[in-house]
Amino acid sequence: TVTTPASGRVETGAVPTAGAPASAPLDKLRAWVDSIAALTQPDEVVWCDGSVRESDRLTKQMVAEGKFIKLNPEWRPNSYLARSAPSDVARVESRTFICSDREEDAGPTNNWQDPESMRGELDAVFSGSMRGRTMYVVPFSMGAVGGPLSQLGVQITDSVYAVLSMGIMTRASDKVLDLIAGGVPWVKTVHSVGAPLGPDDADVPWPCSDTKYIVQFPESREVWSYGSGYGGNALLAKKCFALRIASVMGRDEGWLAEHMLLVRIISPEGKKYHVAAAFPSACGKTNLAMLRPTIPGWRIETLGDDIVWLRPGEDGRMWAINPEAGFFGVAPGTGQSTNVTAVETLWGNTIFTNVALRDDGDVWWEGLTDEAPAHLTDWEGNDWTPDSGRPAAHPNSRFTVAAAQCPSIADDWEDAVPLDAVLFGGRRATNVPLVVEATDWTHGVFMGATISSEKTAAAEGTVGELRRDPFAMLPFCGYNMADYWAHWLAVGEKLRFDRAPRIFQVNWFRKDADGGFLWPGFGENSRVLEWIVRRIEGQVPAQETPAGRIPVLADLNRNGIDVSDDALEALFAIDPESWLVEADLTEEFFNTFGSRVPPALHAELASLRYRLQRS
Ligand code: GTP
Ligand code: SPV
Ligand code: MN
Repeated sequence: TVTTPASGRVETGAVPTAGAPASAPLDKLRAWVDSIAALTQPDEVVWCDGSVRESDRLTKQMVAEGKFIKLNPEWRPNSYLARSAPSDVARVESRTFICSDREEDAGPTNNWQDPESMRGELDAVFSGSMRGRTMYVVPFSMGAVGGPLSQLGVQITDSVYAVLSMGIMTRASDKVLDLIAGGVPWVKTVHSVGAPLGPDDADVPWPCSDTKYIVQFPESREVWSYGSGYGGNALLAKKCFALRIASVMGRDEGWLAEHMLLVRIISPEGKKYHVAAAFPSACGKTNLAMLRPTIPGWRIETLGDDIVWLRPGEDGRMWAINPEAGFFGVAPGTGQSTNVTAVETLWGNTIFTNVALRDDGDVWWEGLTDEAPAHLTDWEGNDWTPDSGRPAAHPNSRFTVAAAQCPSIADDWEDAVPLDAVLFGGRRATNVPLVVEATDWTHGVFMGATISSEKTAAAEGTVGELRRDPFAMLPFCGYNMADYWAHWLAVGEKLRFDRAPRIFQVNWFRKDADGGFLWPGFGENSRVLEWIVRRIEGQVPAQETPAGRIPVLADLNRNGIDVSDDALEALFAIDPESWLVEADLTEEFFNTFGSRVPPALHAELASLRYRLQRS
């Protein structure tokens, strides 16, 4: 324990200068921590070391404060349930800002505000916002500590939930301070739940504020988040840093930060292929990342489920890492029949948020088992029975668990892997085929740029509404989306044409006239992966369509599944009329970016229209 001369506050934990030789970078870190403490006025400052002892202590504290419910260790050892405030259950895109110096660098898909005026607003809300609370300083690495594609950050937060979640989702460790001391750059992230406590105030289980700000300053590479305790708003390493800030770093340095899963597919012949897939929030990344193939001989190893950083290598291939260390996955729909791997991952050491509590002290959510228990306590803490007429778990309830605990995790999951294919997908009840292969990189970038998807519960707003979600990055791109497309094209130029990953569009969510899914999905998606691998190997032909290359239908393996010929036809139907309507919408969408849209994408649109009109 030391008392900082600057702030006069008591500091405990892995205080960096205690005994360490003076280092200019550490002095800068300390000065920044002091300045945030001076602004937010916490009672004390704790420097976190990421140790098990630390997380045990903080977990006990959360239970004692009524912020965690300890689950029955017989069913779920070392696992806890957090219930959020009912108003703080998802990302708040309307309060998410990209404060670049120039408005056009944020682009029309982001909320922009002048950095100076935003700093004024933030100063006002953060002023005294940690009064009565402890301020934690969490140094973390995205990617293995010291790894070649890794990046460092420090999160300051007054939320123990955030500290514990960051401990699972990132490599939070005092070792990061040694790298910082050695001069490795790092990203500043500041988080407050915005609920200061007076001397006589009692705390609540989930402190937060009605006023929310999720602010990225791309030029100075800073994140400021206020008022929310929820995942994407509060675990700043994740969407704020590893996507919004990192996408800008990638733009400037020649790499890509993507909302993607990462898997290794092993064919019956033992050949290994690496595939990354960008699907919007709650559209199937975790499920595909943990897929258990239903077709004989095929295996899948998990590498990541939400974020991938990509960098062209000197060998002309695209190299990929998962910068995260854990999974913050959607609970509902995760069950024995859909994602056994996830269910097995969650055996213990898991933080659950907004799921239902069973009477025996275990957790439950819609889809975990076919039948709901006769009685539960719902995510808001109310009695629940199957006739309650409302879900027991919030539709965006989540689990937080270490990646290392996943039974299908690859042994070498912390290393970079060379990419063989990139998939783009979304939730589309109509129009978009089960799988389409792009004819080349530029066509693939066009596919990614024009993805639309039905909205899910992962963000505020109306579920089911169709919206454009280019590259599944709409809420996560830290700069002008059109510049981002140009950057994808430029990165493609650095790859050797015969070694660049092949690009595909997939859609597990196409529906029949009665509203039922045409495709069984989940483990059966291995059949689509099989076709993709056979395409990469050059073993199967494809049919040319105006939309791209689709399978010769007989090549898609249907052994053991009940998908009729008619359903298969429907899954691959491309209706030129409705595709032309979408092409018009694409033109409108492109026009919102003015002249920043790369000409190559306008050319792709023109040639798509030409192919459709001729068909
Ligand atoms: P984020 O963590 O929000 O980025 O989402 P994610 O893309 O990882 O989504 P996830 O895999 O958690 O899936 C979200 C929902 O989609 C769950 O309710 C799943 O049950 C459902 N889902 C996933 N894969 C399939 C599929 O192949 N078919 C169908 N019908 N539903 C699926
Ligand atoms: C998403 O919404 O895409 C998530 C959850 O993966 S969050 O981390 O909250 O963004
Ligand atoms: Mn996500």
